[in-house]
Order: sequence, then C-alpha cells, then structure tokens
Amino acid sequence: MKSIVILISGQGSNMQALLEADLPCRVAAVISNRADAPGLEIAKQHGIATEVVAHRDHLDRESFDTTLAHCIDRYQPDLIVLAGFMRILTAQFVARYQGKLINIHPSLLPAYSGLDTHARALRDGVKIHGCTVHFVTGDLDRGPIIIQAAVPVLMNDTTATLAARVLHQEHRIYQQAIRWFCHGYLSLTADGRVLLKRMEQPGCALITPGLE
Ligand code: NHR
Ligand code: GAR
Repeated sequence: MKSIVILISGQGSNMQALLEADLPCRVAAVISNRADAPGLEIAKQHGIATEVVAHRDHLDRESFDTTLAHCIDRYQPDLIVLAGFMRILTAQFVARYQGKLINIHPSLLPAYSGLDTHARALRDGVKIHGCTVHFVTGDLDRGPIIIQAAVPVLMNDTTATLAARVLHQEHRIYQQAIRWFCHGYLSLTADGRVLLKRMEQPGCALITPGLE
C-alpha cells in the first residue's frame, strides 16, 4: 500500500477530510511548520504521527526546506500532500519531489494565484470561483492541474460564505486526486503534463446564475 505525508500550517480541515476519507493509502505523518496549528491535535486524535518543523527556527528558506526534507524522508512517502500549507518551497525542494508533491489551492487556477483568493474574486465580481489540485513545480501555483471544482458566487456572498462553499468542494476533490494517485491512475510525465487514466465527462457544466 502506498503511503503519504500531509503538510499543514493551520486549521487542517483538508487534512481532517483526508483522514476521514478511508483512503487506499497509509497516512505516515502530518508535519506542520507551526507548533500551534490546530490540525496537529486532530491528527493525534486519529493516531497519526505528528512533527513540527518550525520555519521560525531557521535562518532562511533553504535551511528550513532542508530540515523539512529530512523529516519527510524518514517516512519514505510515495506522495507529499500540501493541505493549507503556507510556506513557499524552494526550487531545490520541489525538484527533489517532482511528480510526488501536490497542493490544493482555493481558486480556479491560473486565476487568483497567491493569497486572499476569495476577497479578490468577490472584488472582481466573477460568477464562478472554485478550487484546484495541482502538482507543485518551481513556478508558484502554476504546476500542472489535476482536478478542479467550480462553485457559484452568490449576490450576498462574503469572503466567509464563499470560502466555506469552496472549502466543501476542496474536501471532495482532494481525496479524489489522492485516490487516483494511489491506484496508479495519475502521474506527471517527464515533459510536465498530467497523465490521468480515467474517463472524461464532456457533458459537465456549471452555469450560474442558471439558465431558465
Ligand atoms: N511552493 C512552490 N514552490 N510552488 C507552489 O506552487 C507552492 C509552494 C508552496 C505552497 C501553496 C500555495 C497556495 O495554495 C503552495 C504552493 C503560500 C504562499 C505564500 O505567499 C503562496 C502560495 C501558497 C502558499 N506564503 C508566504 C511565504 O512567504 C507566507 C504566508 C503566511 O505565512 O501566511 O512563504 O496558496
Ligand atoms: C484552504 O482553503 C486551502 O485551500 C487554503 O487554505 C485553506 C486552509 O484550510 N490553502 C492555501 O491558501 C495555501 N496557501 P485547512 O487548513 O482547513 O485545510
């Protein structure tokens, strides 16, 4: 059975959804860059090994990433899952785990890369927003896309209501991506493209507000 390591920085709701999803893999460890991340307690309650690699104890990104890599490598995971992980990783770190490192981002990439995605989407008045699971490359939030979910933006949305609608879909698509990976359906090709051995559904559409 494949094994994964999950990296978090905070709440860990995506991590929790994965721990409760009955995935076809072992969750070897949950690692946080913050000792006070609430997600660490949830992981412990699920009997998962937890580690803290504090970025604040490191002089620069290179030394943080080196400690982080050593910590990860002790668990020999097949896949590293960023779940609300808030530190940008160096090109060396990303290269070491090419094809084995995925992230979930709270927007329909390539729109709204970076931070504060929900506030920016609301300000722009877009009618469709969402979330994206992608392989991580040296190019921040620009790695090859695996799966996306789109949600409607409603007239009375606040960043909180919109974030909650997106987060609910995050919890659904992240476990799907990891299932595909664990079953060997999903990989990153040498030329940087996503290879997915699953059926496509050309009929899918989200139109909002809906047609009448
Ligand atoms: N690293 C690389 N190399 N490539 C990506 O695509 C990455 C990555 C590390 C994290 C997640 C990403 C997101 O989904 C992610 C993707 C943090 C920041 C950020 O600006 C940006 C994007 C993402 C995560 N972090 C600040 C920093 O200085 C710190 C912000 C904070 O601590 O609140 O690292 O959104
Ligand atoms: C989620 O929306 C996740 O996509 C986002 O932060 C939230 C954290 O949720 N991630 C990022 O913005 C990464 N920079 P969680 O900690 O409850 O999973």
